[in-house]
Amino acid sequence: MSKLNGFYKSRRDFLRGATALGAVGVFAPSILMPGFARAAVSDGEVLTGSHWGAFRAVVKDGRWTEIKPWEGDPHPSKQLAGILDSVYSPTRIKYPMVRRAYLEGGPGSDVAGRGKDDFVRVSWDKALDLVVGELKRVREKYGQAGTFAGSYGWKSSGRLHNCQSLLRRALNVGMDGAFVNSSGDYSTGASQVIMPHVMGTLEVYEQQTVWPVVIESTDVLVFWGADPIKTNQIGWTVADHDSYAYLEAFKKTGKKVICIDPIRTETAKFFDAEWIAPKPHTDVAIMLGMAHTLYTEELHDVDFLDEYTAGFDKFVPYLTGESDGIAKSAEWASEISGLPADQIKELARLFQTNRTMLSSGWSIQRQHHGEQSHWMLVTLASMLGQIGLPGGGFGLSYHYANGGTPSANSPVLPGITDGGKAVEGAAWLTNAGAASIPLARVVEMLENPGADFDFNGTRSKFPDVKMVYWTGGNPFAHHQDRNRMIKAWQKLETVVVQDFQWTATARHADIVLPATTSYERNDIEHIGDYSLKAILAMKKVIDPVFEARNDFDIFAEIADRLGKKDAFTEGKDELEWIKSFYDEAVKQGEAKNIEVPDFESFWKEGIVEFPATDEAKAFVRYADYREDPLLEPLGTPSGKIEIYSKNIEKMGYDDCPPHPTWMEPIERIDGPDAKYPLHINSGHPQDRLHSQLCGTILREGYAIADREPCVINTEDAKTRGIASGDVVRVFNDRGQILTGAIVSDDIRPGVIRVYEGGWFDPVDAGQAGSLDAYGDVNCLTPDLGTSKLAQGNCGHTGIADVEKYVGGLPEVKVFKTPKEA
Ligand code: PGD
Ligand code: PGD
Ligand code: 6MO
Repeated sequence: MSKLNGFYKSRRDFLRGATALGAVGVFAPSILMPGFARAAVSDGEVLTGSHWGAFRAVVKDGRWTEIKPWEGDPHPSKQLAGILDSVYSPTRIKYPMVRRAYLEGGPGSDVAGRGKDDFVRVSWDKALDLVVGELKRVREKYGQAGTFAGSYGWKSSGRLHNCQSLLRRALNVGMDGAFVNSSGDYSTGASQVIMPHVMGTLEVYEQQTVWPVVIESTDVLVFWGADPIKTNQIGWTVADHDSYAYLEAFKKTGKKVICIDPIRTETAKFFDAEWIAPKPHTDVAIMLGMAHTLYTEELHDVDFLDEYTAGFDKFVPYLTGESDGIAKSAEWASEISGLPADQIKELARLFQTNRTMLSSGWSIQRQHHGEQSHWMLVTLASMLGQIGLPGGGFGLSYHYANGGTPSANSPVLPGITDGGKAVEGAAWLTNAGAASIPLARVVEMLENPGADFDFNGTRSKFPDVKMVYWTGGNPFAHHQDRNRMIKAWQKLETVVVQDFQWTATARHADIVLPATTSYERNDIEHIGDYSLKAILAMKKVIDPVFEARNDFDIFAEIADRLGKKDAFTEGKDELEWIKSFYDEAVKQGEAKNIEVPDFESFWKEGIVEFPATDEAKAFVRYADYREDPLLEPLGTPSGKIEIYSKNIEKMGYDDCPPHPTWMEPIERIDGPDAKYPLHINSGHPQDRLHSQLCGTILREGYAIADREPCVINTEDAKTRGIASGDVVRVFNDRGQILTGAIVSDDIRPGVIRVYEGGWFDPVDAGQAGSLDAYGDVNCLTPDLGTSKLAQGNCGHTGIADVEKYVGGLPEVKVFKTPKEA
């Protein structure tokens, strides 16, 4: 993930390369030079890469016919098949298109007509003239902060065709930074803001105690709301999949694995792990119950707490109930979580008597008050006193991009920059744009121009945005409370979407620009966010389909129309940029004494690999701190793990107290005033990356009755007369979706699972509240910030009910080409 919020990263860790690559990527580029073969092959095999891994594309007569995993991939993802299909899919955007009413009536025309698929094909020139005309008009009429370009999402891998940086670059050089930017991401919105206060660093995108050490030293491996077998299929750069061999090796040791998850996950099945299934949204209570057990049984590590943490004494009165009259005992936690009190106590003792790694995923912080989850996990781990010991402590990235895979001594590629001014004291960050909002507050921003909002100790005003330019993301999939969003979207005068497929977002745009996929252009990227095991030439497989253009070229054209083409391109074309990034790696190689071949040899070979060092194979997170807390202090104000944060205390937020706290979410099953009986688990899809590849053959492998599946527990299905294969309506006050039922005992009663990323397909487009024919779970989830501190999204909060659908079945249309497109 590419977004860092200013002050978080300790420079030291950064230079050690201990950060996941997505979080890096903005060194100044250097040198330029010659020309190589820029065209795609007409016959043969091309090695290239993607979020799903590296692969060889077989091309016949200029058409891509087959996809084969790269030989160096130890565990290729089944999703690869979808990539090839996506390139030739009927949902490809073929030409620049403009919504008919917009073309005829201009900005702001018939905004309720968005989503009705009534588009007109226009020439590239016409489309770009419209875009640039609007950028100028909006700036003239509404000022520097009238256009939102904080565009977020999983754009493709590659250091050059980073459509989001390119968008902001074009607006920086061509419009004098006249745009609203965003901070944070949807993945770790809460954790990446709270963790710097607690640990002095991001944690979520950083190297973990490596797997070889875990295999050797960990006795109890806990996956707390984490499913690495599912989620490690994906990398922000090009996935290496190296964690799978380590997971296999851990399994062979026969040591204990526990999965705490409302769902019996792929990981739980793989390990045949002990499955503990609490009520969702109650993890903080469970951890508090464990902490209370440790404290009252005097099992907590007093020495560790004294030497390495700050503020435990201020947390204890809360834990014991001295401060609020409620002891956070295992019995108390049992009431909330539905787990037996004895089980909570036994787990606490088990963790204490064994070397335990508490590995957590991220869904438990994409919840209302999500800041508390990982803060409390760190507090629990601190009480266990194993942080910094081989195989002990906690980890927030074992499930992401193959975290814990030893890092190679590799140079780090720079990437295209957004052209903003560097942030003082943080050379890898820029301050681009006229204003910025916490990303997940985008709808609130549209609804409340001029209103105050809080964020991590600051208070700012929402800008008055009239235009949105989105590229490389799918907000009509990733954002919560779709129906509220549809209304807010109608306040926009102009929406530009640049993508390669007809996502719901593209269908709700005024101007749609067709981008190429990464397989229709050249780029360069690392393999392995953490392992850094190779630099890969992401070579063009085929020529662009229809009228698709590269993101770089589209923005260069826009910059040109703004009279700033040279400032945008710096006089370099695609391959010259790629070479300049690579040459920077060569330079780093010289300084680090690593052999890096010259660009010509590299490009010919297509890949250069780097081995992991022995030091990296023995890396223990926080070992340095444990060994010498004075010389290796944490980046927090106290230099220690902050169980109590004076900084957060000073902010005085009612929804984020200064120590980890159980706070009732706005809704949860069996919570106060719960209106619906079922919790909506909207985890990440097994066979997709969010909404990407949803419109491909992969769907044939999982769709039920042509719709997104909804997993429901046997008991819950029985009381509702639902059988596997039935079309069911999932509903609450926010929305309603049709899905296909899967009845299962691998999910806790009281919980349903509909993966995020199903394409939104409203029966009555433009009308908030319409039935969604395919199953976009975000029609049901609430749109609110985790708290004033982080303002992260709450995609994993939300309750609903399910019924067998008996009405006439609406057709699923979203995977077809819009008419005239
Ligand atoms: P993707 O489907 O990956 O979802 O949200 P995100 O918007 O990232 O969308 C990427 C889009 O970029 C696709 O439409 C793709 O076609 C386009 N694209 C890819 N490559 C290129 C390119 O080279 N050029 C251009 N122009 N476009 C390109 C993901 C977000 O969803 C994330 S990261 C998380 S963690 C959240 N998770 C949840 C959740 O767990 N639960 C709920 N309820 N909601 C969530 N939303 C969030
Ligand atoms: P999720 O599937 O949302 O993944 O990684 P993240 O860890 O956020 O949730 C993980 C587990 O948490 C699930 O098994 C879910 O059931 C469980 N869970 C949900 N709610 C609760 C709860 O209240 N308590 C407990 N104890 N458990 C709970 C997401 C990461 O994955 C991200 S951010 C991205 S952007 C990538 N996305 C994908 C993807 O879309 N598809 C795949 N296959 N892989 C990905 N990897 C990355
Ligand atoms: Mo994410």
